[in-house]
Parts: sequence; structure tokens; C-alpha cells
Amino acid sequence: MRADDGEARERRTGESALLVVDVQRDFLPGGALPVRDGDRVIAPLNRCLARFAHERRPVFLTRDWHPVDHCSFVARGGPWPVHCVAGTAGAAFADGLQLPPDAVVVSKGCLAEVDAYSGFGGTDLAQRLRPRGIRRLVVGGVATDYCVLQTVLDARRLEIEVRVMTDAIAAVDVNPGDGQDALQRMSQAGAALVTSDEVLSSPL
Ligand code: VGL
Ligand code: ZN
Repeated sequence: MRADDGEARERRTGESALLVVDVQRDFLPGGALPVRDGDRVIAPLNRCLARFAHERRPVFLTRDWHPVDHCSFVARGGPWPVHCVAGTAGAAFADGLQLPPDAVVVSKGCLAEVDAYSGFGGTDLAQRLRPRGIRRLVVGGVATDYCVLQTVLDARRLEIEVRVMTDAIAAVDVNPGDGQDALQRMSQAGAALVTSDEVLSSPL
């Protein structure tokens, strides 16, 4: 690999990548579908973003990216208020998130008739990980009980090693305990529940 060609250095292939799930304005306090304490994910994720950048590990970001008439919206008989409409301010990544310029953005929920909580649902995320040899994901974001949960379960089905950072996620908790149940389901599926400090103090 060229060490210094005056260009941004290429991200290394193999092993770990960081996967930041749906850290968008609409899911944070003040947004259209706010996750309580959603803001708490920003600081630990920024520390991880810096570490992954420093080690030139790849960073993937999923985003909810809905058409205005998406089937998950109340007006269409779905469970959610209008949120994360593609191209709107609410669909933008959270202001405080310090994103590397070469982060790979994966949009999901883009089709009006299909909802997809998982970052692997109807996207090319799996195909983007494979050629880079990525077999381990460090995961944070929102919401613990929806998109984080389903993304992690799909990653485990793909036999990807997963570390979920419990201080870098936040739950919707439509029913009290949903976030806790999600943690248990992810753990049962073989995901390691860790803190961001544990990730930061261990080899990627
Ligand atoms: C999500 C509800 C609706 C999520 C997305 O990102 O967890 N939750 N759409
Ligand atoms: Zn959505």
C-alpha cells in the first residue's frame, strides 16, 4: 500500500469496520421520531470514528431514507410519524457526528412499499463488506430496538462477528423494556455487548 502519495490514504481491508446505524436528526431529541437520550450516542461514536480513521479502518453509515409516502408512516397505516424523508433536513446525519469524508453511506427504506429496519435489508451492504474482507463489525446508533437490532441479527446470520456498544445505542422503547429485550436478542444471536471504552482500549 502506498504510504504517502499526497492523497487521502486508502482504508485498510480485512477484519473490523465501524457501522453507525441511523444517527440522523429525526431520531434525536427535537426530531420527528426522537429516541429518548438519542444524543448520548454521539460522543462515544465520535471517539470510535476517530480511532477507526486513525487506524484507517472502514466506516459504514446506514441511514433511513424514505419517500414521502412511505408505508411505515401513519398516513399509510404504518406505525410511525413521517420521518427521515430523503433529502430533508431531518434525514441528515446528526450535526455533532464527526464523519470521515470517505465513510460509506448505505441508504435503506427507499421504496414506498417496503420497510426495512436492517441495514442489510434491500441494500448492498453485505456486498460492500465482502470484497473488503470485513468479518467483524463494531456497531452503534439508533434505535436499539429497531434498526440496530435487525442490522445486528442480519450480520450474525451472515456470520459476521459483532460488537455492539451499549453506551453508543439508544432505544425507542415503544413498550417499556423493548431496548432491554433487544440487547438480550442480540446477545443470544452471538453479538458481544461491550462498552465503547472496551473497543477503544482493545485491538480493532
Ligand atoms: C427506525 C423506526 C422507524 C430505526 C427507522 O432507525 O431504528 N425506527 N424507522
Ligand atoms: Zn423509518
